[in-house]
Amino acid sequence: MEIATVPTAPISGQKPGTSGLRKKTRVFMQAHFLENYVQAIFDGIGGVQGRTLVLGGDGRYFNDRAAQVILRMMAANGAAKAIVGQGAILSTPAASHLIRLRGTDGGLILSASHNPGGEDEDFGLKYNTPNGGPAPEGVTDKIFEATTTITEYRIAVAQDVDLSTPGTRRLGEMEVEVVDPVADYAALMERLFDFEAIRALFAGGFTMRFDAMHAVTGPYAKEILENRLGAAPGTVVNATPLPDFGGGHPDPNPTWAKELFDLLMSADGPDFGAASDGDGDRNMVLGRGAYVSPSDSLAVLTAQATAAPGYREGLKGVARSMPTSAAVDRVAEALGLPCYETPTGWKFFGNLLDAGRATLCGEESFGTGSDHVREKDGLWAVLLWLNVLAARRTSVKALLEEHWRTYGRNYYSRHDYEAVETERANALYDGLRAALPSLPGRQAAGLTVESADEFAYDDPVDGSRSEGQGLRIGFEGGSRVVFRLSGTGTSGATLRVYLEAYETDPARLGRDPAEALADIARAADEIAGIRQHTGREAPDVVT
Ligand code: VG1
Ligand code: CO
Repeated sequence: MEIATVPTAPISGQKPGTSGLRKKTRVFMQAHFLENYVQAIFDGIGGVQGRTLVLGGDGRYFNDRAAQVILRMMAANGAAKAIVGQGAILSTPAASHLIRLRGTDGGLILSASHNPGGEDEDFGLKYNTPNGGPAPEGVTDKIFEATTTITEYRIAVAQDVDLSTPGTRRLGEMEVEVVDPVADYAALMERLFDFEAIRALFAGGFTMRFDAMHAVTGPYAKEILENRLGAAPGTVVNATPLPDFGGGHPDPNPTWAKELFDLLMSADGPDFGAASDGDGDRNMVLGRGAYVSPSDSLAVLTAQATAAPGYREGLKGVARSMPTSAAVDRVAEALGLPCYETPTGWKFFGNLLDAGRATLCGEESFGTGSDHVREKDGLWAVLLWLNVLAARRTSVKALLEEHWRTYGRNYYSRHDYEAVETERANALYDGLRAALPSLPGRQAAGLTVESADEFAYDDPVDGSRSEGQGLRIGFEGGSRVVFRLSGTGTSGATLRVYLEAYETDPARLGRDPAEALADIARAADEIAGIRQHTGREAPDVVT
């Protein structure tokens, strides 16, 4: 096999963000862009000579082409083997599982997750380490470093590998094993959950709609929910993955999965609704007349997890990202579990999961997962909910209300201001950061600032420190607002404002979150000058 060594030069802007490198698809398709980054990954992890990597993605535009380039580069760099999902498809949690199941040296995931796909939209690439999780900062720093010094990359001169059917192929010396993307993952789910009980639930007339949003979970959800669990045919909608996700925004929240949301809020909707994102790691869970905020979902699942066989022995601990509400903290306290607070991004849970300190993890951004893989896992969360509902024989709404009566309610909302001019977003953020020391004691919208700081995380397992992880302002009475700039966007800056207030008065547990959080939202604007800096009157997305 002929191997070409192609001279190249560093391309700026190849710094991985919250979860891998995400750019406009056309940027990824520019000459050398993908190749440079792939070679930098290989060089950053000390080469792939003799190694085995998993490869797959969410099927978005350019997924198939990029996979072929990566295979040729793996072969040229001396990799022993690639394990590839059929059609170069793997959901992110399925890829994480496959890396662990086969004990590989990690994997490459082609995805920009919840970002839209298509030639004019977004593409992404992420390296996951041998534990199955997104590379931690120590590794991504090395990869980034390699992008700034690259002078050449190696690529095999070869035809495309046939990825259309399972089986073993060769690319020069390298073995390419094409696997069914669903089978191993579905088997893992069968081990964790009481499929018998969930089957009985569906057989008893329980109804559900799962919106795959034209993204990667379609085939997974069809196989597991309809074929194995007996949910009615048609339960899974938008089930065929499309390169542009049907032109939609594959982000499972009330804004982008509005049709599902509205259906569940109507009186004649199904008992249960759920959706997942582009690459299958996010989830939104709904009951008839009940929206489960992701922070509440983590808390409820922590309280109820022992209903599922995989968690019957109890949990070792729980972890949540800093902007996620403290709802799960109250459950952890009641159960006597350690509870960790990490920066945003699943990579920060990896060490806690590996060390056996946490079993469940979650983020307010519709991410929930456990130690079964090292990524958040959309369908897993849906199945745990189904298992809990099958065991408790109650509705989502009743379970949620019972939870709030027991633990109190953390009213929660996130306001996103998208594609803000980078300079304006930085001015807001830097100005607020500089003002932090002067904030305690200040009044805003009738609230008094009690504390203000910038979050930094000391990893209790490896001792590494991550600074600059968000600005927190606490008010007297326990409510708070957090500010962050997104690390997954591809145009301008996205400002995220996270609002939270805790309520224990039984008469005030059923309020509209927007109303319950109105004062905090006003205080946030007064303190940070959101409208003034962004020029926006209202957020683009509210979750
Ligand atoms: C966002 C979320 C974060 C999540 C990340 C990746 O990051 O806030 O919680 O882990 O996306 O999710 P940011 O930096 O834009 O706030 V996914 O499903 O896009 O891989
Ligand atoms: Co995702």
